[in-house]
Parts: sequence; C-alpha cells; structure tokens
Amino acid sequence: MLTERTALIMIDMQRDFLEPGGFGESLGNDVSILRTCVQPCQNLLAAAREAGLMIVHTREGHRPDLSDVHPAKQARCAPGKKIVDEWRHGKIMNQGQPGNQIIADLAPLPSEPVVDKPGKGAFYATDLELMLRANNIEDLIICGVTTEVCVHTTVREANDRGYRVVVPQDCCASYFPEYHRVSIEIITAQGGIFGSVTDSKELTSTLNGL
Ligand code: TIU
Repeated sequence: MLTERTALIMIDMQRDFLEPGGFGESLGNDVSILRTCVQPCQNLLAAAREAGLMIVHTREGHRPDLSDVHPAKQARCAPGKKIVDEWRHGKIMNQGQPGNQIIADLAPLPSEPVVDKPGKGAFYATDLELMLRANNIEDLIICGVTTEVCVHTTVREANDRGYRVVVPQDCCASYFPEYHRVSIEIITAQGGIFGSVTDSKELTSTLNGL
C-alpha cells in the first residue's frame, strides 16, 4: 500500500494544542496527555523523510481580522479566551502567533508544505486536495491531534474524495483517552468503513524496507 503515491499528513501538531497556554488548555483540557503521540510521530516522520514520501503539515488557525471565523465556532469558546483573544502565549489560534507554530520536535522542513486550515478538516477551505492531486497522491497516512476531532474529520473528508487512508494509532492522541480508543475503533469497525488502522512501528518498518 505504501508507494510513491503515498503522502503523510500530520494534523495540527502545534503549540496551541500540545503546550500549556494555548487553545487546547483554554478549553479546559490537560494538554500533557497529547505528548504520548510525539515520539511515535517523530519516528514516523523520520522514516517518511528517509523513504521520500510527500509530507504535509497542517495547523488550525485564523486570520487576525477574524474574517475566517464562523460565529458558530467562536461561540464555543469561553469569554476572554475566544479565537484571537490575547492569552498566555499570544493570540489564541491565530496564524503567525507562537501558539500556531508546529512544536519544535516535529518542525517541518522547508520542502514540506504547511497547510493553514480554518476548520477541523484539512480539506475544508484549503488547497490540500490540489497539492495531493498535483503530486499524483492516492494513499494517505493521516495522524496528529486530536483523534476524534481534526484527525477523524480529515480521514472522513479524504475517504469521501477517493483516497485510501491509514491511521497509525499511536501517532494520534486525544485529551480524552477513551475518545481516542473509540475513534480508532470506529475507523476499524465494519471492515474499515472509511479507513484502516496501523501503528508507527509497523509503518516505519515498511517504510524502512522501501
Ligand atoms: N478541541 C479538540 O479536541 N480539537 C480541536 O479543536 N482541533 C483539532 O483537533 N486539531
């Protein structure tokens, strides 16, 4: 399944979700829980680079003028901690701010595109599909945070667009371990209704053999 037509999509491994003081914590979450997936993501990223896969990073974030924030999304945020409000590390979930940057452990290389996305799915209102089509990509490895929100949404969007999707489960994490477990089960249920599941060890050993 892993070929020159496979791309790795790393979803929203940004400070806003993984470090204290950002969007994830503003929602009342313990962000340290997400650290479990960082080392597996590092291993997978290194193997994907070595194998020459196309690698795309995404970041969830908005324009400082708020012109791309739906009121429905803003309404979910606490007073004083709304999108682009100033908080502990700059403006929350705002493009260009410290919280919007990919964590240092998984910093993109200059050759790796970074897609800024205003929604939960990486295909919504972005040029991700154009990039994948232009590079003849048919198979996607999708991982990152959080499993049940941006990873799941992107997996479903990708499947509807005709991509075969595999999710390395240890390269994903949720603030709610139970939601992570169930999200992975949902993907594998019914014979893999919209994707399949693997782990970083299996993927990296396959990639190392390419
Ligand atoms: N809150 C939560 O679990 N996730 C998000 O808001 N965005 C992503 O999953 N990236």
